[in-house]
Amino acid sequence: MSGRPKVLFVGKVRERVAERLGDAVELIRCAAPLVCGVLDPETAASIRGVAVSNNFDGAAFDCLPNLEIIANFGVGYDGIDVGSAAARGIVVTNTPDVLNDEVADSAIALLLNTLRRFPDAESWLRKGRWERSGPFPLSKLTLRGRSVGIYGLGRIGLAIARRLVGFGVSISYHTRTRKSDAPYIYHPSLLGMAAAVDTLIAIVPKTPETYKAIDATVLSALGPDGVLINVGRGWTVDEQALAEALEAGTIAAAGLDVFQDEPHVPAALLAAPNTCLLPHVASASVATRDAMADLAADNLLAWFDSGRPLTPVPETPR
Ligand code: A2R
Repeated sequence: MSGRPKVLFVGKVRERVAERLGDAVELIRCAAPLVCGVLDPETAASIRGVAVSNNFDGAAFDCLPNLEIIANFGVGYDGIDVGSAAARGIVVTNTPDVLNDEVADSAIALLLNTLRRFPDAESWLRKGRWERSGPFPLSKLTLRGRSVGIYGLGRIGLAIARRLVGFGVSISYHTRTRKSDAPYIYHPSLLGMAAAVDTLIAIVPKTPETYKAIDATVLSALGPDGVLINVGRGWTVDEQALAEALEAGTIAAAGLDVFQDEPHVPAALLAAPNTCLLPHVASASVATRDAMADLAADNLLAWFDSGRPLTPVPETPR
């Protein structure tokens, strides 16, 4: 194959990726999900790279016989069939690290907003209730004296833990393997950690093992002062059980940035008391999304230039 490498943008991908790629590649665009037949066979056979936002399933591989690399915009790549990619020797890359601080900042903000109800307090002021009715009611919950358990102590989980040190709270974590260099209390089971803490922050990937891992039993173990914060994937939480736990007072409050079936938010959660709900914005600043876009593009450029992608996912064959 000669000329500039051809890269297919499948669905909506941040325009900054195209800007960063510039003239180094020839861009072709198609809607997501990719369906064989939307590209003529000659064009399909010429595609060497793909840029996606976490959407490339098993069927899409058959459409592109000479695909070499899938560059994902995002650290989570659960929407990409990495097994099929690995079986075909196709590299998959993601955008780790560049969003750690933004997501960790957001996790702390969501935690404080959930405990102290600052969004409700602002609404109180804006509706004139401060002037009319007096001070906003004291918040029943506080971060003071809390014991926080982090479910997932990877790149983002560690950034959250480092921030929590400054808040003077007790910090525990649960992962499948103990992190020998992490100076926090390790719990070999999620349920054991939930029983030992009153605040659970979830930042694990979407995998078969993490599906609805935070269920009625885990929520019950957190107890009536319990607070759940989720900035990982909605998949990890049994949303119906959470809504029921909030309604019954089994736990005290929840702050969620992610949902199982985004952008749909279940009515039960919208109606549940003591929630702070955000539309998946933890990494959503221009600076951080630009950094993610640049890394997605740089993975493609590095692959075409040297055959060495910058940030391949662990499942990619070496
Ligand atoms: O279990 P370990 O030792 O592999 O630790 C990883 C942990 N983790 C789990 N912990 C308990 N049970 C599981 N079944 C399980 N699966 C994974 O989650 C590790 O500490 C953490 C993932 O860390 P990283 O791979 O560094 O991911 P990062 O960049 O922190 O992002 C986390 C997730 C993404 O996958 C997106 O779904 C979302 O945040 O944006």
